[in-house]
Amino acid sequence: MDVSPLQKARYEYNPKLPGMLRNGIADICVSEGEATQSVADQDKIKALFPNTYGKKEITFAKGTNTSAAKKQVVGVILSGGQAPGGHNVISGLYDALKATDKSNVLLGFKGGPSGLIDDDYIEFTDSFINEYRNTGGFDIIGSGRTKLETEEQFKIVTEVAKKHGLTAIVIIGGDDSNTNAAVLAEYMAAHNTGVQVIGCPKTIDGDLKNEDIEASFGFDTATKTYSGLIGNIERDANSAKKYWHFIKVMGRSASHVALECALETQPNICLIGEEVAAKKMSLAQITNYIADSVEKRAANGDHFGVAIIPEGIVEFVPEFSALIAEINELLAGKKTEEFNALPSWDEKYAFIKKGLSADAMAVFDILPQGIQQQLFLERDPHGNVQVSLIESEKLFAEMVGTELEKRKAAGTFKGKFGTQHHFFGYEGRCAFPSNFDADYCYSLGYNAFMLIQYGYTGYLSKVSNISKPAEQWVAGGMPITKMMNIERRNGEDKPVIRKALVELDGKPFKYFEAHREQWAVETCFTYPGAIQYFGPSEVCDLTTRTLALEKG
Ligand code: FBP
Repeated sequence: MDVSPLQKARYEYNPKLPGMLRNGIADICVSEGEATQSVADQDKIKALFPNTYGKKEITFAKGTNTSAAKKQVVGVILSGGQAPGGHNVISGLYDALKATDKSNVLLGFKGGPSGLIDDDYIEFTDSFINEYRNTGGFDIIGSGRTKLETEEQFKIVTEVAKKHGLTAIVIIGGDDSNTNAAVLAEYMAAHNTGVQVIGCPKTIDGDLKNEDIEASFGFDTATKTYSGLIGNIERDANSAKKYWHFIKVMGRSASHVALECALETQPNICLIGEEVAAKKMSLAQITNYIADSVEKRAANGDHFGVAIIPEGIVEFVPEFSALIAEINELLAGKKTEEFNALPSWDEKYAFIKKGLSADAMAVFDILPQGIQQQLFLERDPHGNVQVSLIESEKLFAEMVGTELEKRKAAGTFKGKFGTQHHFFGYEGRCAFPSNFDADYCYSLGYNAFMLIQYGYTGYLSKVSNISKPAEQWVAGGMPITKMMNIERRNGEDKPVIRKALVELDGKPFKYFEAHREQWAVETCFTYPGAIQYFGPSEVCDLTTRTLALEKG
């Protein structure tokens, strides 16, 4: 395989482990903390997870390893969207497993959870793993979004596990995948299969975090990649002085990515979905907010700017999310086929008009036709609108353009408004992991094996104190049930890991809020540049601004 010089150099990078895991496997002991309770709905969660609920938090320490000697055959899957560092989770897991006993085996099930159902796997070897160390992507075994949730699926997984003699399964995924990990762990325990299940917190969206999990992996690299690109665009905007750039960034259900990029680059505008929802802002209010900045800047002679739009924004605007909910109803069951079979947009439009309420139709009608059509694209396997396919960056650019035309006619706006659009999402999900993500992911994987070796199940691999140098990181595990509550999903009450949204009273948002008025009018851009992998620690080992602000 041909490899780039950087890839070759990254193979040599030695990821840093938390101090307590550094002395070798024989010197890692475990200390159990308090019994845990779920964050809400304790009785219901306890009833649903009788075998795995209420277990103790655990922390590893330097000391004699007292785990039982046992041959381990571990299966691992990557689940959901790609996030930089997934390969390092697997290499950390592999290294701990082999360091414990050379005859231990690690199997990688391909293409996400479906690999476990289809029994599609490879056995990892040194030479194979070595080709993926410190690289981005999930191509080592692929990923997928199949949901593991039915009894029938669990029976098949049990058969596959029995066939290979699996002692444990590691699920590397986001909140939905780790919810599935908890359900699978409970099933395996209830059926006395002897198979342990451990999760690892992944998602570039940054919404799998809580008082125990300080950050999901991939957020650091993805936001640094987007911020580098946004900084470049800011510099271009400030050089050419003729465009407003509307930049959509990934982040489906939370605006952590947009907020972090704003903290890194100080753009003129950054929308935060959680604030839009809290203030019940309408499309017109958001449009006016951006148009005001354009107008004020134009009055200073600055006919350029940068606006960051989180991809999930449309679901936070109350009138828009109501529209989406009605569209979901309209397309329920066989109606999707009926809708898709209509040959022209006019006929589709008539179908929509007949099915939507007058309020929803009023919102629908102010949208550009391209966006109207994007709202009818296929849903993902979890029933979510694929917000990455909705060009909200164009939506807001067009709506602001229309508003400024009105202001021009009224004589209040005398400037120029040329726009460019960008979407940064897939660019960041498979970047070479930053040193932080390389270290964090390797530690999560190494630590996941220690949880297996010590016999735990239904736990999330937990590495904390991560705003400090790796030497001071704390390795351990937290029962997944502790992070769960009951939520309404597809008309049913379901136990799920609570998603972390941007906290409007949290330090990162407060910092942004305190500065944004100035950023909206003046040019305060900052240029983070590309991720640096080699060089001084203060440049190469930086954590995100979000983490730094949250941890003081
Ligand atoms: P995960 O929650 O699985 O980590 O994925 C998040 C994400 O990257 C979102 O930011 C984005 O909306 C979505 O994946 C895109 O999904 P797909 O890869 O299926 O297009």
